[in-house]
Amino acid sequence: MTGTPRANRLHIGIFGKRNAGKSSLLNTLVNQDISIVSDTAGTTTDPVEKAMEFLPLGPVVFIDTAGIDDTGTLGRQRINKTKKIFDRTDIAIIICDYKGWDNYEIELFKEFESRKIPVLSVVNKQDIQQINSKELDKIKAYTKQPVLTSISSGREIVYKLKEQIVNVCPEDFITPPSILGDIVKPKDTVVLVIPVDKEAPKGRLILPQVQVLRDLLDNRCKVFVTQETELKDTLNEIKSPPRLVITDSQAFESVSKDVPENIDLTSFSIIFARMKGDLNEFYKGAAQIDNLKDNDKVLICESCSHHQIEDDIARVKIPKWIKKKTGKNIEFVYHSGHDFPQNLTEYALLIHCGACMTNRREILSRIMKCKKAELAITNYGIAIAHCLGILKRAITPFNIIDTEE
Ligand SMILES: Nc1nc2c(ncn2[C@@H]2O[C@H](COP(=O)(O)OP(=O)(O)OP(=O)(O)O)[C@@H](O)[C@H]2O)c(=O)[nH]1
Ligand code: SF4
Ligand SMILES: [Mg+2]
Repeated sequence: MTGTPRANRLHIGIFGKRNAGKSSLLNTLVNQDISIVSDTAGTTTDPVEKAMEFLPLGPVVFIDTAGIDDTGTLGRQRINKTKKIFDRTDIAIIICDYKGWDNYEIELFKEFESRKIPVLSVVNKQDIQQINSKELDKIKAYTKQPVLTSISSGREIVYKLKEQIVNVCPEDFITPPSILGDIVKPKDTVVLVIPVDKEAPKGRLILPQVQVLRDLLDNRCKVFVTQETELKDTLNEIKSPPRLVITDSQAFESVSKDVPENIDLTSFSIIFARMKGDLNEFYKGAAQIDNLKDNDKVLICESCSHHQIEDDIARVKIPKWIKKKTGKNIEFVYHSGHDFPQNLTEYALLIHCGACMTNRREILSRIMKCKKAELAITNYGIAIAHCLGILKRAITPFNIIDTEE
């Protein structure tokens, strides 16, 4: 694995009216001609993303968007694409020209404010005309320090913005969230159970496994990696009981039998549910499985157009386990990618994938949407552990408020 997975990068979205200079700003920030710049309003039709190291902050993704002051059918498509970026934005930059802000920018600001997304503002095209002080004060009522600039005349904007980006950057990105750093300590022994079956990708481990392994090494743990078939032998050969055993969710049933009760056991999915979402919410959501009735609809959301393994979990295994646990005839509805259904009211439960390819804010934003629609949300690993009756055990290493099971 090289570089930082895209999902762990700080996502900085650039928003504003058509022709404000969004693409010019992206190109200047990344110092490359990535996005097409032209004086034709509406040049950018699809979001343009660029990942880079933005020192001293580290890995970021800049996202140039289409102006959402667009009209007509095509315009509406662009607006919808841009709105989807809201869910992935950790910091928003609103750019306008010398005319300043009107209701358009104010509405944008309010949307970000309601999502608790920090907003920076840039007033561009100062070479054509300077913004008047009344208009500037209007912007300052929303964002404290608008950056006045002429993007086409130099790179000074980069330094001005960088400082502000660091100031408003969410804490998680400055100190990356711990995978297991608060659970293990140096010299702890941890056993990873990684089944290598026909569904495992050829010749490699999957990203969550690699990230957990690396995190344990960073925490100076002694790590043993085995398949479930060799787990008993491995445990017998380790002199003192390990601090923790981490297994692939799918092998939970057999692994939980082989790991004595006095040893903590959890799964890769549960670790990532905590890192990528909200373990408490997902834990509470899993209890809804027991309330499902015949003909209820369960929404399964996958964050990317995935590979065959996820296909098998979402389309075969989870429905099978839920059927076995509830005895009910449930209808499963699938959604993938950054699309998230507008209407959540028709569902009885949402089960989300492990979200290895997306950032935490997008999942938190989905959790918020579910809460608003009073829809229970959980994720694959937690739903599986619940169905197999081992959820309580799997969450013991973590600080969960246990009220539901
Ligand atoms: N004079 C002047 N022109 C600028 C400045 N910044 C950008 N422009 C010009 O403004 C026009 C629009 O710039 P873009 O960067 O394409 O604007 P945009 O917001 O991406 O536009 P859309 O594609 O509609 O989203 C281009 O012709 C740029 O060269 C500036 O600081 N001064
Ligand atoms: S867990 Fe979600 S984001 Fe990761 S590969 Fe599977 S579907 Fe994609
Ligand atoms: Mg553009």
